[in-house]
Amino acid sequence: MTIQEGKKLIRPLLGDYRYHHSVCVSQSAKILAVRYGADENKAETAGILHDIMKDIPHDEQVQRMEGYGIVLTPLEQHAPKLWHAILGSAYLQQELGIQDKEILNAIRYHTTGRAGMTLMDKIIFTADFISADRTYSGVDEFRQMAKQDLSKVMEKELAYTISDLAGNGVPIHPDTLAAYNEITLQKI
Ligand code: DGI
Ligand code: FE
Ligand code: FE
Ligand code: FE
Repeated sequence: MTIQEGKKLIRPLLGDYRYHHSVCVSQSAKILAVRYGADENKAETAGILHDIMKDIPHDEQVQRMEGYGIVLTPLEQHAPKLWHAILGSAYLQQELGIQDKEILNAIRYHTTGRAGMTLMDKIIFTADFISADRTYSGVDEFRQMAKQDLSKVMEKELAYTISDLAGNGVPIHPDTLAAYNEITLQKI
């Protein structure tokens, strides 16, 4: 799939804000792929598609996941923000015949991360954090760090996510913790 085909595909499924975000993530993913030696076209494609199911109403996301036989854990059932990543990956595989595991997994794990993240997983996770549309305080430090050291920025992003979730009393997915713990232990 070309980037133009990806844009055409997502355009009717996303609102203007989310469409713009997806274009920005795709651009960041391409730059990171060049920097870290991943497939540029795959990164760009995964970036443009990563939030494809994000603007579908939650009740419809649940219906669609049931249709694909996806069984959520109790934690996932209580964390609707995680659904679009799980559903998006299944949708791209089932409805669009995308078979590329690197792309499918990068989208599947773009919100939580996971243990054993591939280079493409890290690129999409980080691109989503530092894309040009992001304005949270601290984003510029992440942008600078992402140019220098992908593992380091991943660790900081995961720490940021975990402390934010914990601060808000939101449950932390085991994949998020596993990603953080693994990357932290690798330093030692
Ligand atoms: O879809 P985006 O907004 O571009 O970004 P995303 O898919 O990374 O979603 C970010 C949201 O997901 C943010 O509000 C925090 C939430 N999130 C990330 N990891 C976890 C999580 N929510 C829960 N409950 N548990 C997690 O481990
Ligand atoms: Fe997302
Ligand atoms: Fe994210
Ligand atoms: Fe996103």
